[in-house]
Amino acid sequence: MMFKAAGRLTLRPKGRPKVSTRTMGDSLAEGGVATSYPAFGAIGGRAKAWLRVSLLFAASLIVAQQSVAQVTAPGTVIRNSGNVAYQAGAATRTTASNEVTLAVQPMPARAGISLARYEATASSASTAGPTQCQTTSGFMPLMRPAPQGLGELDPLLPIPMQDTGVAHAGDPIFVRVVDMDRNSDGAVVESVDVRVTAPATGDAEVLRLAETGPNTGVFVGYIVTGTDATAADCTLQVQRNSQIDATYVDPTDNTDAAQADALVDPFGLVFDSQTGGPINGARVRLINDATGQPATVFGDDGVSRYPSEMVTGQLVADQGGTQYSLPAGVTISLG
Ligand SMILES: [Ca+2]
Ligand SMILES: [Ca+2]
Ligand SMILES: [Ca+2]
Repeated sequence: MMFKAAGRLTLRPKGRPKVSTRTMGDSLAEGGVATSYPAFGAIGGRAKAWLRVSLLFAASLIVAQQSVAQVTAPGTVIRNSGNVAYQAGAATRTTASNEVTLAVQPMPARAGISLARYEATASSASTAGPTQCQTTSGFMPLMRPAPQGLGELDPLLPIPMQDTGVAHAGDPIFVRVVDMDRNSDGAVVESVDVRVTAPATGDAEVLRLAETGPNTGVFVGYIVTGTDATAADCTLQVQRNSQIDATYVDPTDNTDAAQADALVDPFGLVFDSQTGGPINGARVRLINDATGQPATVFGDDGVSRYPSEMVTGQLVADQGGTQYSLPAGVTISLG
């Protein structure tokens, strides 16, 4: 049986009961399943009466099944009860069940994670806070993000940001986790924790990302990066041309994990100092500083010649035929 979410259901069967003492109901909603069993105390014992279940009631259950499988937010409280009216001789009697309340739970969901950088012309924007960071004294709120040359941004307002595989030391890097089953209450802004690490420096920080709205299941925050930092100081110490990783594990399901990474200031990165965005289409020529001649560059195998002149955003191939697909704005990586 399907009960309309958050609705009060009145059951008025008028025939002989085919079940003894209980009725039961399942409530389905988008993102959640809830089951309840309103109990009719002692009907079965009394009822030698004739009960006939209303066809109208049965029809209403079918309609309810179609409509509630759509938009009930997790955390919605369903109040479920029933009344049974029956004839006992000449008398009509009514028995009410107890009321059962329960909250809609989110459906299990797999998580995704991505990294993003501030980019003024990005087509999407998101709030990124409040973001907290774990210190030896517990979780503390982070200072506002402040991309270089731009100044502080209010993380409670939408910030234009672009998914990225490269990060710029000194700039904040934004972290986005999408995990719909961590939105367990559609009326409350919740949070998830993410670990960000820089293997080259050994630094690691744990961030607490806030949900971008009460009922989104999307959690966005940020970490400030720098070249001079220590563990648990809420700044991720990074090195040029090394990787940073962000890892999320669903606290209720350790098989649900996601990881994203980005390269910090890879050699050959061309970016717009106004917008923070990488620039594709820029021609880059590598020069040997000592001779002033085109530099000698080798591919990943250490033997095949890699071009000394290339265009950002385009595939690069070395003479051995290996192709290199690099992040936007990048011509060469020495990682
Ligand atoms: Ca999950
Ligand atoms: Ca929520
Ligand atoms: Ca640190």
